[in-house]
Amino acid sequence: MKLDRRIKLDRRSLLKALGCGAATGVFSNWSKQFRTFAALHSPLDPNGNLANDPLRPEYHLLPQHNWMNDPNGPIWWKGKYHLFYQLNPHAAVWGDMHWGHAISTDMVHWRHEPIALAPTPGGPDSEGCFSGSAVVLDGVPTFIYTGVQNAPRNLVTLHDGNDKLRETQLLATAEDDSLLRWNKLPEPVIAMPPEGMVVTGFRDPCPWRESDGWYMGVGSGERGKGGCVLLYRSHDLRHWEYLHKLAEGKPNGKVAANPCDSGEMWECPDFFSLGSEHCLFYSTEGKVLWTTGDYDAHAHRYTSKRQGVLDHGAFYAPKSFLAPDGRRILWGWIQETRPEAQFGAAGWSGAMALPRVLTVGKQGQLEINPAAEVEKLRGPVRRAALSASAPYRLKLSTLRHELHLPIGFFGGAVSLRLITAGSTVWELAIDPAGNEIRCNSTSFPLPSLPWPRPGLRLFMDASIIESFIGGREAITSRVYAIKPEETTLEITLTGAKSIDLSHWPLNSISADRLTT
Ligand code: DQQ
Repeated sequence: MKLDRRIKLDRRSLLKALGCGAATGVFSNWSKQFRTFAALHSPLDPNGNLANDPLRPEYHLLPQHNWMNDPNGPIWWKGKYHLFYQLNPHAAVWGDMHWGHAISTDMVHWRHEPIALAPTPGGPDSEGCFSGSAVVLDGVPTFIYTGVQNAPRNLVTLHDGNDKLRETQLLATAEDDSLLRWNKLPEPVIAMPPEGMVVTGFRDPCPWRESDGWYMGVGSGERGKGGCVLLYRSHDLRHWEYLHKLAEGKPNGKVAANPCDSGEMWECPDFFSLGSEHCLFYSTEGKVLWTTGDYDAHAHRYTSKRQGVLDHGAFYAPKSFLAPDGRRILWGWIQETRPEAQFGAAGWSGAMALPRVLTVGKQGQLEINPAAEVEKLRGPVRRAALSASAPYRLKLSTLRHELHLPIGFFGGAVSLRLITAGSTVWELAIDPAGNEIRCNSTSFPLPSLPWPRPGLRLFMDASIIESFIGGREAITSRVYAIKPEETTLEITLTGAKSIDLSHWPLNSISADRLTT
């Protein structure tokens, strides 16, 4: 929870400024006061500030206002896609986690539904309903998620330098086929981490079914040993037996109060089979790692053989599910990269990345491509032949675009820039000679040839840009110095060949930027 930590520090300063005493005071007191403050001051868009905010995405899913983070419990049920997500309904900063809910028939157009899970006062999730998953048992959609509560020191599992909370794994069952009402079990289904372990965290359960029962990974870690996924087994989702660690990393050597920063805590594990491989994803050190490898279904041991970064930009805590046609679809949280004071004042924060289809290449490399449904957003295509002789320039009258450049084998370098008031505010350069992709200050190697999708696909939606390179690499950027009619797209090439740009203006998914 890299971003979360910064936000908590800011809340601490806020409460100090309000005269709420030392930041080390009892969590429940300052939490309650913060909620009251936030409820009184949260910008709910009475003056159309959200609808008229040019930085607010128009075709990505996000709540109608306030804060969202991780996708939770994605599931296809009775003909509809349901997506839940971490939501603070009271303010555009992290805190007081609930599960927001949206439904769709195509993963592109959404309807917001009432909050699915809220903290139960006095219950094991009284301080928040953290991330989790949805599965179906005996025809009943079921959530398994992490609840957090205040607890005596010996029961605390979450120590991130700010909060001290007890995490337990909780279960809730759907009471209706629209998945609007959920019935929580009052007691945790896993109340403690494995005996003898002093964990750095204990959260974000991801269950799956095997021929002999249910299995589940829980994100965790140990100081000095590294982040890990704890593996459990059950026959009924209610009684769980700890087996062993499914996977384990190493600390990165940094001394950090937050174990996520030192690689000593893995958040949001996701484990599933894909083609001939098994995949394990986890979030730590501010990024998401993918691994592919072998799973021995008798011994329940996973050996990772390849790994990489799932997205090199503002993308965290993803969660996948199976679409009815068998595609493995990934959702992820697009974070803000501007200061909290700015997104808090804007009244919204975070968005859900576009649905991404996951596949695995012959050598076990992960492949990531936007789902075909996203093409529904396209307006009429415009094509242009680009060459090294002159840059391509286009003043952007809207900020909703898809670009495709077939650059797999053309040999030269290509650079895309956004220019506002004479300054470059974002740049993506693909340089085959230097074997490098650069996006602002981030760089990473070009995927090795042949690329499963020889091209660059880029989706701009107000302050969000999602770029997919060669079907193998992705980077999500945030660009805040951008404005319709004032920002120009410039594309420059080197090399002898010309390439054909396809450019689609994209439609918004609602008339008022409220994405419903
Ligand atoms: N976000 C949730 C946690 C998870 C973290 C809390 C990752 O369950 O570990 O909002 O962003």
